[in-house]
Amino acid sequence: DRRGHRMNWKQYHRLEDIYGFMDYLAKTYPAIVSVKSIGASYEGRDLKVLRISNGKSTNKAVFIDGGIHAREWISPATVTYFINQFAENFDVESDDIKNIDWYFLPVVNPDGYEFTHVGDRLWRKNRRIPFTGRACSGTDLNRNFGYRWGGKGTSNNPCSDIYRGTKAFSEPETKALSDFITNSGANFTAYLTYHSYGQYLLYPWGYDNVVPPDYKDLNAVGNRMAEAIKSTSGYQYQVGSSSKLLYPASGGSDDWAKAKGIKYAYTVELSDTGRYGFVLPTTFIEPVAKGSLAGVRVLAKQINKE
Ligand code: ING
Ligand code: ZN
Repeated sequence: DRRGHRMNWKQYHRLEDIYGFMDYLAKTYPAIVSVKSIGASYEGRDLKVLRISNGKSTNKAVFIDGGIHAREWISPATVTYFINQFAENFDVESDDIKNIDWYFLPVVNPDGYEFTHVGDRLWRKNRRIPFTGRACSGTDLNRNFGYRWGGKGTSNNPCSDIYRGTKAFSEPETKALSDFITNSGANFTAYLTYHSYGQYLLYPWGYDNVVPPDYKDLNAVGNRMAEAIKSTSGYQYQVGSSSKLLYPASGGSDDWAKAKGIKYAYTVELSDTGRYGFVLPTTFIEPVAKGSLAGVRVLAKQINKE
């Protein structure tokens, strides 16, 4: 491609295209964009984080990930849309965007993501083989994080789609993500993790039907994000705690981030509400991602006010 990468938002892409796009941006905009591998997946693929920053030491930081679940293809598509928007238009972006250090991990589960392209389109988990010769494989990365690991909404059966793994952070993907956030030195004040589907903005706690002391702040900001998404794209999102709006589930990434003290921790369940589900047509990518970006802008504004 004469732009130097193969990415667009009219199709879903293989991991190679996504990583090629990230490397292209780092090469093209070295003053603001950097890419690093924060570790390797179970099968040995890189886990690539892209950072966008104007380099001001006073900046707060936001971490955004996608692709924890392999089949939720709209998630990496949306996160890469954000990356493209900020990197390609950084000089004309608002100060709210410019004065935040952005960290993006668009594909937390690269092994699973590739498997949905070549094996089973509806695969959810990573690709760990728990015991040699065992029929069932895969750990649910969103049950493997280390806050209240092993509680409600998880399974100790490797054949289950919500298999929690053998211990908290048993998986290289969750371990790398948590070590990176813990050791990066960035001042993370928000953590957004993109999933599908259902059109929900979910805040902790997931482990049980209780809420954190500052849940009113999370609810208020969530509602403002939902309004922005609605007015930009027409998609209506419900806002609330994940345990209440969906079901209790322990070991989720947003619970872990919140427990670490990252105030604005949300799981975003992107479109649709069930007609196509995980197999969302490509025509949805642009409107869904554009709406989500409007939500991120609301969050950025809030963070800069605090
Ligand atoms: N849903 C999430 C899941 O992991 C969730 C819902 C979010 C549970 C946050 C717990 C905490 O089951 C999807 N679609 O993956
Ligand atoms: Zn998911």
